[in-house]
Amino acid sequence: MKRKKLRIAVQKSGRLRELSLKFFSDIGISLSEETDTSRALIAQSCCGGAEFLFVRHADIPTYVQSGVADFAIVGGNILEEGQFEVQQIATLPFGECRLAIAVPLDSPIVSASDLDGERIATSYPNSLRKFLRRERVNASLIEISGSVEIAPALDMADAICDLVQSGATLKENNLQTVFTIFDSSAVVIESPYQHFLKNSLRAAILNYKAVSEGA
Ligand code: PRT
Repeated sequence: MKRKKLRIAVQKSGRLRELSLKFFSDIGISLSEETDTSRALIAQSCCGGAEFLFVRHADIPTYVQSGVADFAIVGGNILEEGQFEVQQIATLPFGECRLAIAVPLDSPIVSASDLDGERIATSYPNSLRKFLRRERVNASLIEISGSVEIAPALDMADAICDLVQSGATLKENNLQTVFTIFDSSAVVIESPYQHFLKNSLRAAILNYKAVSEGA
């Protein structure tokens, strides 16, 4: 069945949800006030021309790749971690963070080669593997989905590889960054499929980007 409305995927809850909704509102697509968005997984825009799909952050590129959603906002780190056939059309000035390797303050690890034979806890195994391959380091990966910063104190890992923003969580857990693997921020992605309303929204996104960059 052909969809009449454009569909935009946004994180259901979490750091990028409100910032993403604000971005779309700024370019003229606001969420209808009639919807209880704490429960709804699909909600209409107030002018009715589009609908929002609220999903888990890591699933967003899959919805866009398959054409279930036409556009979405996602952290660049998710695109680095997986392989998705989506087009990245704009980088946004929010959601900034970096994927970093951190070690305890008293750790002897100071260079990439010091990680050889060590255990690294992470929620980003693919990005970490890529980094280790590039540095020709052989380390053991311990995959955990959250609270990675606690792993060294529990003697579960010698280092961690996780997202860092302010650095406060690292500090609280007596850890410090030794390498940054990549910097990330929120990006707008577009599906590879056609929709008759896509061009006007893409133009609004690119125009917002140009104006915010002072072009
Ligand atoms: O809940 P859901 O399944 O939808 O996804 P999620 O659990 O991944 O969501 P969320 O909201 O935690 O993160 C969504 C996205 O926000 C991330 O994928 C990044 O693109 C971006 N982002 C920006 C961050 C951070 N900054 C960040 N600081 N994501 C997570 N963190 C965590 C980090 O993992 C660490 O535990 O915050 C902690 C460190 O923060 P600082 O400020 O103490 O350094």
